[in-house]
Amino acid sequence: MTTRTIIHVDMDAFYASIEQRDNPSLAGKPVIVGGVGGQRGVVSAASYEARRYGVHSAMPLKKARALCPEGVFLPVDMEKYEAVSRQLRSILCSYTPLVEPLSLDEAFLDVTASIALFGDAEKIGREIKDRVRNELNLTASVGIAPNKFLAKIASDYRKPDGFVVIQPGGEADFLRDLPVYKVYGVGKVMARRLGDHGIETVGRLAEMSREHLRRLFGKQGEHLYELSRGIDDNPVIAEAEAKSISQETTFDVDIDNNDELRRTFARLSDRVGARLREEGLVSKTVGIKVRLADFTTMHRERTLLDPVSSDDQILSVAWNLFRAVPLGGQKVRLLGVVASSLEHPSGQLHLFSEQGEKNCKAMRTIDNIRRKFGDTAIERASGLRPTGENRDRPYDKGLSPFSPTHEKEAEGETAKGRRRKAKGNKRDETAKTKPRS
Ligand code: DCP
Ligand code: MG
Repeated sequence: MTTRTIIHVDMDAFYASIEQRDNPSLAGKPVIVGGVGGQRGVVSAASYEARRYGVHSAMPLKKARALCPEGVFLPVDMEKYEAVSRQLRSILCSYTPLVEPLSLDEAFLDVTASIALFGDAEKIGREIKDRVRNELNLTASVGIAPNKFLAKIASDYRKPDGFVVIQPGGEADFLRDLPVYKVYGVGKVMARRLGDHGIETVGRLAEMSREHLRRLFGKQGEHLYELSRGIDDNPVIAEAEAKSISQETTFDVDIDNNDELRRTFARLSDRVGARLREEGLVSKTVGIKVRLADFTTMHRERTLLDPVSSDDQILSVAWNLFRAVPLGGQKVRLLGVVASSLEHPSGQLHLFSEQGEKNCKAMRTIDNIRRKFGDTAIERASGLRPTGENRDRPYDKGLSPFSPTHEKEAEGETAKGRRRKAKGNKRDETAKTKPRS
């Protein structure tokens, strides 16, 4: 097994802390960020003061209001949080190029090779916390461990403002009393199944043999066996190698209006496109996520002959994928757009053709304006176009047929195992950079 030193950084009550920072009269108050004032909406972030009332992320705002009537309720301001996220990233990247963001407010760093330059991992971890406090006026929790799995548990262990180090060899002691649901990937269902077998803690799990766990839980059982011993050999994947960029939104009220659905896809495609261009990447696979009113969640994706990074191209594929999704008469609760199979463009035709170059410049100008004045400063006509049949298929030639199982032949290339797992209803309006799996 590889010997590594991993740091996991996770900001405390991220959206809520930024709001408290920017409005000092909110310091020490229960602050709840979420929704945009619609009939429905969920809590995105709750300050630690609000958590004392039992308020937490993903809880309906209505319930949060009932639990905490004196709370200060604020709408989500993504632009602001994304700007802070970029500042955070630049602090993290000053210690190692091996930074893998998991969401706006958390990232893994592999500092194994940085130690010679910056001092040991504890010194780096402390310095990151200090810089976050001094430069961003916020607090971060830091976990340090020999692998990602343990580092993530460590950063969560003493939140907020936590600093926890798990030394090599200290894994078993650390994990012994940890409840199984704290293990990344153990959802409610698995925790219940483990509970049915009398397994409540990781220590108890570690007493099981590999065979026994395999018999009970199949392949997942083997994975649990490894994790219960603190074994995790997954490397940190630096951002440039990130496997996908995605953007999703949950509607305040479920919708079935085609124009509105298409406008939403246009907005999500714009954001994904902007991120791709910001990173200097193109995408060979465009996918969508659709969650229906009854929470059925579907993923569809299509692998393209030529990689794309333009908003229109992404929208075109996303919309065509969406039109083939069986809605069964239900309204839509959540939409997402994901670009994966990311590459650095090397002499890609449409990007470097004369027209492509012009389009590229135009898109970058739009990106800059949006960055300055917000997403709605410029709306693209294509997002507003009527949703008639085959209106927008100029990029469709060369697209592979897709199958709902995600296992498909794409122009001679097999797109395997791209199935994207629904991560629950985690983000209300969120951007993600996913690691290579
Ligand atoms: N977020 C969201 N919807 C959720 C969960 C989180 O929109 N269901 C957003 C708001 C959070 C941010 O992502 O501020 C970071 O998520 P975390 O899970 O790290 O939660 P916090 O940073 O708010 O709290 P903490 O990390 O201190 O537990
Ligand atoms: Mg956080």
